[in-house]
Amino acid sequence: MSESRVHQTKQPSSGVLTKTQQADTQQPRDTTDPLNPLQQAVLRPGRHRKPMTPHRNTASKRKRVVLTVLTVIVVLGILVTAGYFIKQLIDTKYYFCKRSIKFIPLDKACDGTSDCTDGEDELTCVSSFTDNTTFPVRLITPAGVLQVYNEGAGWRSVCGDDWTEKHTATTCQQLGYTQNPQRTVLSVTALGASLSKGPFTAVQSGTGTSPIQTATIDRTECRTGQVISLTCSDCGQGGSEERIVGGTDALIQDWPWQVSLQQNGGHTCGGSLVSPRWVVSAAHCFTGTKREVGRWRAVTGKTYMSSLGGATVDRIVKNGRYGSNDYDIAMVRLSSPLSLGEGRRPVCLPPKDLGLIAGSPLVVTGWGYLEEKGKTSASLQKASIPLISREKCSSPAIYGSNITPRMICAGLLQGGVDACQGDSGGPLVRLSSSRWRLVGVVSWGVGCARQGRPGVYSNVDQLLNWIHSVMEENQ
Ligand code: 4AZ
Repeated sequence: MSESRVHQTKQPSSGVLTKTQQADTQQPRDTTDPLNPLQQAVLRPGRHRKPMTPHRNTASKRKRVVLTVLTVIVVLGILVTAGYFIKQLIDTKYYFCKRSIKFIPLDKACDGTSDCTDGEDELTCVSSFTDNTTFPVRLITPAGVLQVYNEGAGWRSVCGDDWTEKHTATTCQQLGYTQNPQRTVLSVTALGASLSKGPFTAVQSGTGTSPIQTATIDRTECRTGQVISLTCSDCGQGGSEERIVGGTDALIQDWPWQVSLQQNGGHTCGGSLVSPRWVVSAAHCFTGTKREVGRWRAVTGKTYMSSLGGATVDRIVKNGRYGSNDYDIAMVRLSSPLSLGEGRRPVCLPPKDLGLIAGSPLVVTGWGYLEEKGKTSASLQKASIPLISREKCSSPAIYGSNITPRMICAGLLQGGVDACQGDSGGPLVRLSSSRWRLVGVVSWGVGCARQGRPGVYSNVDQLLNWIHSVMEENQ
């Protein structure tokens, strides 16, 4: 630019050289020069200008192109950003019917009435499931003793007699697990008083691939003197120790089952991986405008809240008995199983009758509010809280008759440490026999960390039958 300006000032505007200029620019004449000085006078400036004109033009042309490109980039950037925010805004309020090309209010999607052509808005919605039967397989006590249910006969522990590896694989599959099925045998005499007396059952030979309830036959005692205990999943291996209001920073590697369930890129609820494909969460996370399955993503393996790399979801099942905070549990199925690794591992489901007592140390984790009217946390938080006895939590001074058998309470009665909004659906875990087990799901409470208002959690022990039924029905 400055170069062209220098060139211009040196050039005569008329294109004709003055005498002094002629003298200034005198050059050795070569023999081919025209003799006519007039001709020369016309030609010479031309010779000077010819190489210079494209210079000036190219430079200013380049300037114009650069300016235009920059303007286009800036305008496009503004348009894209504005478009993104407008889309986000619309997405939080409306459902877009793709076939009929129209918007409907979000609460009209998945409301049981079709509002788009072909009922497109009712196709992928949260479903309800009520377990009316007893799921016939369970693991019981901290040892995980296998029991099989038989209509009329009730629950029976399974003898080690004639048991094969095939039976181990089949039974774990029935419980919804395919990874690392493992079996140990326990001496009947080592079982607690209530289990050691039986009743028992045992597999019949050649039944390895039949469901365990049809493969077994009643026994009064075990020939081998042993019963089967199962570990069906590579689960519950977390960190070395333990908004959450009043908690401390945590690493996902220590709580690798913690999931952030997100809608439109925003953290909405917590969840817990119980297998590579299933996340346990709370039913109240999937009500109102949050019933459309396609909007949900499950972000795993992140300590710092992020909306990148979320897994898509293909099914959400909430408990059919959910209402007034009772039966507040849901299961989210990922479109494809996650590859597990550091920061991404399932928690164990607890065996039936794990035997929690008041004061048992539990840990709650999540990205929820750091104070009652605060904001969600950018980094994962954890808090260690004790279990509060059912009697105390149901006393009129605390929550009275609002506490049902499907709920447990945990926290400090003096307040200060608690789960809060945004932690909902997330895990409350207990370390037992060196494995972390999901004993509760963040559900409700009056405010957060208030005195005499502890957190209330869905009681996983009472919902195990429902969890196993959902995993089996939706394989
Ligand atoms: C909520 O709004 C919520 N203090 C979750 C947990 C608690 C309170 C509120 C427990 O999702």
